Amino acid sequence: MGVRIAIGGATGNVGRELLRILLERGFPADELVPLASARSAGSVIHAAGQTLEVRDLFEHDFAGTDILFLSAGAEVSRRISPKAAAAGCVVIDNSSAFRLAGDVPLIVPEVNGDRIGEWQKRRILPVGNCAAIPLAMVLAPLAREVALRRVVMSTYQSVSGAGRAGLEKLARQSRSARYDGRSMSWPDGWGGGEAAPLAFNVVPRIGAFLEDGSTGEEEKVVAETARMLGFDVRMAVTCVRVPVMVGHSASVNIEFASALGAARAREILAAAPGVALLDEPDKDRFAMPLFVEGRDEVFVSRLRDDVSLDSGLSLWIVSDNLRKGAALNAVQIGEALLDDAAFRAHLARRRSSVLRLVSQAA
Ligand code: 11C
Repeated sequence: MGVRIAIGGATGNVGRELLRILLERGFPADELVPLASARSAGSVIHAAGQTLEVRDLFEHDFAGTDILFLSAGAEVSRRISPKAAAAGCVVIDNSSAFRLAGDVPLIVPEVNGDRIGEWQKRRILPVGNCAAIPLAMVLAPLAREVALRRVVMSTYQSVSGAGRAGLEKLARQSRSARYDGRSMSWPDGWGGGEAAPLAFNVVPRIGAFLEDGSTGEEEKVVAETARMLGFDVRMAVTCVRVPVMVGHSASVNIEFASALGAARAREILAAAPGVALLDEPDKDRFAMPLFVEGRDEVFVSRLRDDVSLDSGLSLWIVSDNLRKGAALNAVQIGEALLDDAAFRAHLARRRSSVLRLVSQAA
């Protein structure tokens, strides 16, 4: 049985990637409705030889939708997700609105896909933060072998994490920047907005500052990674925006409770689903965001023992933040849902109640 799906936020970075991935993977949809804000409603999207009209997300009747892939931010999700779920639709939500809610699982299929049956609790399945997902993908298989003691991570996050506005801002600032032989300047100013220039710069602040001096993004990474792994882990995280269009990178140091060693870690990660080792220093080969864009895997490079610890590992992670960090993970959750017997029974019940209504009306 095919499903009726909708993409909320269809014109955004993640929404457009979602559509691409659904088509690439042949997601068995009977119907696909692109939804967006009233401002974008009426515009069209071309997909698989069809022209689809974007409809108003806030006017949509979710009684006729089985799965909503929502990528429209936390505020919109808080308004739309409970309404869609109450109408029988399951929401796969890319925002942070419900990630830490007590009664929903935060699913990364390769890490804790066995929790898919919990869609029934609220019919809302959040997708984690794009810096936390790749970290959990790497930590989970290692932690199955040796317990983690502490993780230190510094990220190098691309501007696409800040939406289309981030991509456009970096492109605009890169074009208009001038180099005078010593320093950069922007003759027309760097365009205002969130103060710091993105081009030719690194910005050690993603999300708002919190009272303890950390930022919203860092808080999310710590809390969500623990939730994906299913246990608490001591973590120190610094999130940094870099002038890269797509692809989040991270330098990670892991301290284990007992010795693991780089050689064994390499074997474990080589066998881990969704993880790709690209680590050939002798050939100068390692992962970089420019070459990882459009790829599904979480790439690991620079794997080595951390000699400052008795049992530590250093490594470098790169993944496409719009794919595994967002849209791909959402589609994989959708695929897991289709394989879930209780969800298929839910679909059958929804179809038969529609048929009953039609036959009563006839
Ligand atoms: C960024 N990671 O790169 C953020 C974007 O938690 O869904 C995603 C924010 C989130 O700016």
